[in-house]
Amino acid sequence: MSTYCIGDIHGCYDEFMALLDLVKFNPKTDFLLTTGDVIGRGPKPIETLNFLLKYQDRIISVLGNHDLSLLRNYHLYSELKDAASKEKFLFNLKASELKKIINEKNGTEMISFLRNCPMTFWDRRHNLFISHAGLSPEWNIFDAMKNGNHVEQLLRSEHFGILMENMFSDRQCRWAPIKAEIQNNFAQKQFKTSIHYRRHMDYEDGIYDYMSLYPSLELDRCIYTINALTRMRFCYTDLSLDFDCKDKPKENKNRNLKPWYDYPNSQFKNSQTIIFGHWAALEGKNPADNIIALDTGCVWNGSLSLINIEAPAKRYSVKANQ
Ligand SMILES: [Mn+2]
Repeated sequence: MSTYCIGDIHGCYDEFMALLDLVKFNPKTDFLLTTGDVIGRGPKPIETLNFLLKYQDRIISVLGNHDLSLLRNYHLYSELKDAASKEKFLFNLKASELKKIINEKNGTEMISFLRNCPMTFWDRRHNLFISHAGLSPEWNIFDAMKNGNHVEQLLRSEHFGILMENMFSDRQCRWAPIKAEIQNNFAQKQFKTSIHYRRHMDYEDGIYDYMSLYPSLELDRCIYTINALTRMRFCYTDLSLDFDCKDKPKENKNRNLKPWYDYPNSQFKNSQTIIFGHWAALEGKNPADNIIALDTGCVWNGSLSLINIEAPAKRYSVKANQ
């Protein structure tokens, strides 16, 4: 039994299969983790999603910005009432995934699979954390897991639509003010005893409906979380996230910007390992032994990479077909 982690597949199904063949991946005994962006830009999103669906008991895929973008397009499309505006919406869409998925018999299954994917993954035994973009310099792993869980709750709830409509915003780029606001609200003594509070304890597993209690604050929290976990590359010296620069770190000319992993994070320990994708310009060069960059740009004619989490230093790769 082995557990592998693969970088951003981006619908490059042929390379995906070639790489699993290379390590003789056995879906009966092995496990597969992915760094997200399983679709987006690449040629075979349907085949890729069908494979993930087929072996969903053996695969955990954290969500990437392209995966979320597909969910957003799906939501906006579903909200349209008449055929003409639906058609127009699809026509104007740059990404082709939604068009393909709605023509599939199991298209809704694919969407519901993505809505149930996690934002983060944590393996206690290996002290190993995975997210699409990495770990915010304002967070420890627990913060990332906890706030990621808030996003996961919304994705699966009746608040899905409001999250989709608001999520791609650059405004929520710093955690500290959101954290202060949360602490401020939760410090209010009457909170725990109020009828209002009890009314919203409507999840069986004891997770409160924060979205009904504090809609704008909960949205801010979740948008920051999506920004940090799926869009982050560089951060400014005040730790705010940048959303524009996709350069290689060495080619970046802006002195106020450093890669997220270059800011000292006292809460992140050397014994912990982070695996992330998203940043193809890093070309898979690990920033540190325990910070592993796994997106090697298969969809940009680079390669697709995979590691065995027992021995993350060794990489397996296949070159892009095109
Ligand atoms: Mn990405």
